[in-house]
Amino acid sequence: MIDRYGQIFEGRFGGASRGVIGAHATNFNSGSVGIALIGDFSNASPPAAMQDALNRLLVWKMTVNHIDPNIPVATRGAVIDPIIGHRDAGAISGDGTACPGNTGYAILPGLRNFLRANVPIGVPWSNLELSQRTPGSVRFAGWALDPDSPDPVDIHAYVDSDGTRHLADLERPDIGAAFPDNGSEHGFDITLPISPGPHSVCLYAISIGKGRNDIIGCTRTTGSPIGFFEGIGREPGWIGVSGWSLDPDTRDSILVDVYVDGRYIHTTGAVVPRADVAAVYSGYGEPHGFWARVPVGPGLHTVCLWGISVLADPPALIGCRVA
Ligand SMILES: [Ca+2]
Repeated sequence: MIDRYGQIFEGRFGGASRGVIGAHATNFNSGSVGIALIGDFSNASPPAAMQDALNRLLVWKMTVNHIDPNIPVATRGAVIDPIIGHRDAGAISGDGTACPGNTGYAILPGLRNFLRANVPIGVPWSNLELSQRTPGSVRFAGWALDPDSPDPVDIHAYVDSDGTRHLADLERPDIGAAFPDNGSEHGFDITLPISPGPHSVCLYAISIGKGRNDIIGCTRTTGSPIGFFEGIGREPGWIGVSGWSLDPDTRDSILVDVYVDGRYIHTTGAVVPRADVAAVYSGYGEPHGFWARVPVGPGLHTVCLWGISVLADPPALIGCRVA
């Protein structure tokens, strides 16, 4: 049910995964989805927000249920468009009704055109589960399949404008269980060499049969250091700071510059072993933590930390804090 503000309500509880049988149209209650526009649309047109919600709801429903808006459906002794009005169902089953009203019924041609343009029939499905930068490479893992075929799909990977072709054919029993018509050889685990510095990396699943290709995911790698300003403490005459920082282009420890109130004060090495950082940024090793203690006068001071790149990339601000 959709109200005039475009709010969508579920009439009978079933959620996205468990369909329930409604009571919306004689003889058409099973094997269909009934959508009620709340109101009287004999003369007044459904408001724009209501029509927009109807469009979006049907794009979702037809996508997840693999219903092609271009293909008529043979059912109940008739061949009908996949989108019909209540009065159309009534005419087939001999249960006459004016529903959804003349102006409500008049939106159906436009609705069908919208769905034909917007339901992504045949477009590959995918999920990028891992995107990981390591020195010299970037690794992607996940799965991709095409709803039109059990065959593995091609993946085109682009580092900036350089494309390489891969196949998503690793065994994934979980995907096979979720999509029983499409087999289970749909996993991928791709490591691409990457030069230092920033890059744009994108993966595309190549459609089999109907439908366009689809983006699996894109990421921007950085050549600048990353890190976190974790702690700041004050004692008479001193401020202490701590955190971690690493440069995505090296496993080595890097330098961290400490600025107080906008003035350079001190450089420290991010050399303290940090198993927690290594666990998240695999391939980079542990020595990326730091702490430093710098002299300050009375009153509040703003401390900013900058990670120093090993290559030509500019220093990266790790963070600023006041103490
Ligand atoms: Ca396809």
